[in-house]
Amino acid sequence: MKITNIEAHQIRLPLVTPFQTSYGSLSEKAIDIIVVRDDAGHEGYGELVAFETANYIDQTISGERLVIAKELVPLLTKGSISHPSEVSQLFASVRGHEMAKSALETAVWDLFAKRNKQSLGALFQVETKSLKVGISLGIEPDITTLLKQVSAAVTAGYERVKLKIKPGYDKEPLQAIRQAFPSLILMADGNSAYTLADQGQLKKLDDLSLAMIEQPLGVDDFVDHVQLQKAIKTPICLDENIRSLADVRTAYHLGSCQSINLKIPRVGGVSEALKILNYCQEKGIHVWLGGMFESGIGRSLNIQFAAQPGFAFPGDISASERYFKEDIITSPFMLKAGALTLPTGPGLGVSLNQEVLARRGEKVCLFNRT
Ligand code: OSB
Ligand code: MG
Repeated sequence: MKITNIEAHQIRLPLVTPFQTSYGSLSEKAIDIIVVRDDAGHEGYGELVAFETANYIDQTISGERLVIAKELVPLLTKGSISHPSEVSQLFASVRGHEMAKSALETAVWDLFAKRNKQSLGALFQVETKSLKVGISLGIEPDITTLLKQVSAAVTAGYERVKLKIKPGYDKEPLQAIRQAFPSLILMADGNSAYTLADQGQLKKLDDLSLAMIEQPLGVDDFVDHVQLQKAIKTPICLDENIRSLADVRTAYHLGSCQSINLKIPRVGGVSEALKILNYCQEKGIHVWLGGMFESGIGRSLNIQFAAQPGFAFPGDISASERYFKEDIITSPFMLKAGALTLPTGPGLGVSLNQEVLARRGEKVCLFNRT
């Protein structure tokens, strides 16, 4: 593959309703869609998912844009690539910046699959046609509003509900959901809002039969999570601090968690995500696919990746309309009986809606082979 041109659509999409977590509220998602073109006229798409503020992890969309433009694009376009698995090697001299790397690397996977006239799912050896998915619900102002949201999600067919929690908003809302939906697969996400001093409060969640609690402690902590996991029955899942296979190995050997929320962009792309999935299967670590409010581009990748047999738990991969009234792909993902249908076309199998892209932002050129 010889890359001839790279562009980025820098857009903003309003969320259907503001989404509140322990660290803040989001009402509009900034998104960069990377378009990588080759000498045969194919286009691969990648999504930069970093937020505008550094309160989920340290990466931000403005910072990752700079890394893409100044460091990664020159490395990617230096020579010719025969397989997308080479991209992470090309980027190895750049430390960190997993989301920037992922935006380009995933675009090359799409490009490669399209050149081979294969869907990404087929490339990942997926056999299923549809995927059962879960939903992530934000912090709500009151329990009545929250229960309405859960009820709507259950009615829509979502198989699993994740609730954002924070100190002072945990046991009560979770218990209310548990009472109203005794057999629902329910879990909580602390987004690093707790410390070991909150152990007593987190222990109180043990009798709610939660599937797991996601990242209760520090964004870079492995050690305190070990202590917490020894003290509580609810399985701990790690999100924020899993940035590579090395992090999963650390967590496994220390005993920091029982489950991994795998996000392709948070670990630097598909190649690293595949390595993590393999490792988890080998070691018997529970693993499932998380989300970052992706547009149709990142969502299509997530669906096709999460449909691999190594995943057995519904991911944070809702229908497009859960977050966006207007998506940037021509056929947004719709929920049917709690499941999304896998695209079957080449690569990501989705088409960009150029009208929406043009109206929601601007296009910048990152590379042009002359
Ligand atoms: O902690 O998993 C998280 C969204 C953005 C950043 C972090 C998280 C989330 C979600 C929503 O929980 C996942 C999704 O539906 O895209
Ligand atoms: Mg999380």
